[in-house]
Amino acid sequence: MKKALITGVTGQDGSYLAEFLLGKGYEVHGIKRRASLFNTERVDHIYEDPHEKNPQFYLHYGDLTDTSNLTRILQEVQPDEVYNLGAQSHVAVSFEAPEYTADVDAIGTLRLLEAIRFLGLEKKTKFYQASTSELYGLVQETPQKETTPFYPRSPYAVAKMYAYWITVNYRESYGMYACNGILFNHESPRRGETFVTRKITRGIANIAQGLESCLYLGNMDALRDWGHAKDYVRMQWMMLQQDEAEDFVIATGKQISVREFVRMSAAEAGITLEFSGEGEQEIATVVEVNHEMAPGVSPGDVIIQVDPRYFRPAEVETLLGDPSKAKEKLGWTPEITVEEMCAEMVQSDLEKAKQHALLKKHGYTVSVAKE
Ligand code: NDP
Ligand code: GDR
Repeated sequence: MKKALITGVTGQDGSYLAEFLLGKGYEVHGIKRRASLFNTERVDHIYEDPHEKNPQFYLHYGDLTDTSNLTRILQEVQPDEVYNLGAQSHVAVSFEAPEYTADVDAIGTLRLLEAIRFLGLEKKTKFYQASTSELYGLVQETPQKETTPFYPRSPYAVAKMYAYWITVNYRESYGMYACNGILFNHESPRRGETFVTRKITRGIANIAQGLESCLYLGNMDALRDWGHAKDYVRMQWMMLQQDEAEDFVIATGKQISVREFVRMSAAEAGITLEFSGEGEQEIATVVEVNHEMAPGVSPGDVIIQVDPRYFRPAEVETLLGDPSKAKEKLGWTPEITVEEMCAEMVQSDLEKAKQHALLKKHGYTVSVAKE
């Protein structure tokens, strides 16, 4: 039985990857951070109580900033595969906490690689690094592929650039099986609530159910190549099953704007929007509504406004990936379209919003967290 160790197992990708690997018969170990509240919601459904049966899924307390902790976990687990998904992964937050982001995302990757080498596991343990399309930043070529030059535009992207190259360096220096998946944006109902797609689907769902009145967003013109996390974690595993370690771009090859994602999400919730104004003045007004689906809104309501608070000091305006290499060499193609993904996210958030609305109707206090 193969053993995998996943950093960031409590995150979006970590939870899908853990499920995927358990399905393949792996023994899966994940690193979770200590928090003052439970932070395992995304993996609770696969956690097996060790008191009841022989578990296949184990959680270890740890942190990418703690070398001795990482070394001890690696020594205990002796994994065949390490997936380094743990990161301070929010681009906007990286401008607020650049040093911490560098410590976790850049040096954290080095700590793991060095621990593998220090323990003499470099010939046994395969290493996957969660690299990112943010490396392309101010794009030098469209669409972006493995050979496109990097131009990072945030402390997050700069930290991830170090992680990218240190992974390549350990592969070339020590013959480690270490590779980068350069993944373009991927989303799901498990996406963190402050990334734009989830912020939109959750906001629209809450507005449709009368729990909120308006959603405030930043740059509506940004273009992204959005795929589904389920498709992308499959590729993370595929990348570690080759004879030779190589880096791959993972993307859909299609892009849409934030505005288009808003329009699509609203339509899924029974709301037709009209956009007007430009830049900071842009708003979206309800022109038609299916009241059964969206009892909380009426025609004429302004439900989207731009708030410059969400603009970034340096923006990545457009990203579009070319996944040809992954298709040719690994036979990988994404199965879920952005439309299907958006519909799944809206429906999942509507389900939650309806539960909240019902509680509210029956006199219970419901607080909706916002950033
Ligand atoms: P999430 O933000 O959902 O998950 C990040 C995970 O990292 C969480 O489990 C988080 O723990 C953990 N983490 C954060 N800080 C530390 C730390 N100091 N030590 C250990 N673990 C830590 O990200 P995604 O699942 O979306 O992304 C997974 C990886 O892929 C990340 O590295 C991200 O940068 C990268 N990536 C993501 C893309 C995307 O579109 N989703 C695209 C390209 C790359 P906790 O739950 O406690 O916060
Ligand atoms: P990104 O994702 O920065 O691409 O990083 P995010 O969803 O945060 O932003 C995408 C684009 O939408 C614009 N935007 C907003 N973004 C947020 N978060 N909130 C808003 O209100 C808002 N309004 C407009 C942004 O400016 C941006 O242009 C994600 C993360 O998962 C990274 O970890 C990963 O590496 C990259 O994707 C690929």
